[in-house]
Amino acid sequence: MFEDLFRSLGLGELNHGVAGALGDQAGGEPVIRSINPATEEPLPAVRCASLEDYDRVVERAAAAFTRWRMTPAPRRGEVVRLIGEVLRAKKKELGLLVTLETGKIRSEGEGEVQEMIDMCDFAVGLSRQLHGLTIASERPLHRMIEQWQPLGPIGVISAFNFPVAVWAWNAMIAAVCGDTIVWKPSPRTPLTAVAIAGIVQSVMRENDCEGVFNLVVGGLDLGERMIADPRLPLISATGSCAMGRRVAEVVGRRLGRALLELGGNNAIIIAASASIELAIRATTFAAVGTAGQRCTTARRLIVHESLHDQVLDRLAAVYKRLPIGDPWDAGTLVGPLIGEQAVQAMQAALAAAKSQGGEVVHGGERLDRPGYFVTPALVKARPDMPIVGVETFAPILFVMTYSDFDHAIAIQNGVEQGLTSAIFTNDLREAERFLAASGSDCGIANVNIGTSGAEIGGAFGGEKSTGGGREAGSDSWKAYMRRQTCTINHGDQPPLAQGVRFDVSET
Ligand code: UN1
Repeated sequence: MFEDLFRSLGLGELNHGVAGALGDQAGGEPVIRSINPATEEPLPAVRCASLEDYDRVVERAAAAFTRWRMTPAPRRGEVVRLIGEVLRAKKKELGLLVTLETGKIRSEGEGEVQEMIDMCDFAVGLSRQLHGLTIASERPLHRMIEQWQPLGPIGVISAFNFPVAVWAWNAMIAAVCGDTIVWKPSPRTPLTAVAIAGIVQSVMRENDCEGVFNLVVGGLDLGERMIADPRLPLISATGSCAMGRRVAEVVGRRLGRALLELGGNNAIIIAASASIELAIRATTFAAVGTAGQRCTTARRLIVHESLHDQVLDRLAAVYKRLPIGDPWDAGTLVGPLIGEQAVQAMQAALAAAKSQGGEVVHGGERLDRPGYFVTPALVKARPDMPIVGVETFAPILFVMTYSDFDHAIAIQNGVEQGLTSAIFTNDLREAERFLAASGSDCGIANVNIGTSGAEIGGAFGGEKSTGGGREAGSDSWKAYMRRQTCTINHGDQPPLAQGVRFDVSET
């Protein structure tokens, strides 16, 4: 049914899970196949990288780094600009492939490709703005500067739910910073990665810069090899908190750098003064968009007691009318979960919620059709229910109530994760209290906007168990470079800092 699409993206029945330079035909055993989560039908297969393939790719990425780091940054930006052009031309096709492999709806599939394009544009501008500082020296006839140098070949491990956008957050910034990139995508979404790698390779080949963007498809053993590899000074990883802990441990042991973007358990506060219709619409997107499989998905709703029943009723009415179905059909808003395990995890979380005193007000059923479809669930809950503290990667929204504003903030902050947060209020003081040092403890805090759907211009990431990393916009680029402090003496005396005297004589 989708053969033309695969062909237009250079995909065949069996594809190579290794890319980076001409002659990359390797890729050994095993062969993996992602499945279309809306039909349970297998998609074209991908050969995994063997550990030998991996070693070769890293060696090449290291060799390419020695050239790439000396390529002027604006010239690196020009190559990234050309990648953005090709992505623009293939936006529709790539978006559909994302839809087929992840189950996210068309508009979100294309949105993800747009996020890559936005990252290219951002990185192009950045390539002329990797600014350092001039610092006043305390010594006469001395000058201090701080400059930023490329870091090396870096490792990027990405998750299934944003199979290409998160790669672009890392890869486009790293590339203009002068790094080369070794990318291990989720084994659940290898096909999108192979398609992107193919597109990028054609640009790199034409511009004689092969080896900058590299791909290795594989499973856990490959991931373990990567995180322990001292040739990769930085590992940027997106995934669960459990996975992030493992990455932090292994990278920390070798004193490498880990940039972690892990789980979220994001809350929305609806205050008494909120515009309810705005809050309902935004909450619904945040809770059920991407079938609840974003790290930014709203999982907890904290509603002022005066609005609690009304908000719950109105949300239930919206949930009842949600179009659930084939993600490539125009009009569908909720596609399938990624797989059987995700359906099971959702069922288990709902069972736990009931046994802990929660009440499922709407949804939570599995649809009787092929694919991993569920109805998004609304659950009346209390903040002290243990399951409310758990991130289940599925559309479950726990609805709670509060009377005192400080208590709402305490509930919001009372989980182990700290990615995103939001408040709906028309009260300026409440909004400011939410954004104050004593307010939200998350990496992202929004007012009258839901928890998900961040723009790339800001730094993306969160605190506590979310891992502390920041990717994409603002000054996130600094994580991909090494900072160098330089002091230059243009006099003929060697004065020492802190007034230290160390007079020596030759005679
Ligand atoms: C993720 O789920 O890992 O803010 C990233 C958002 C998207 C990125 C989500 N731009 O929802």
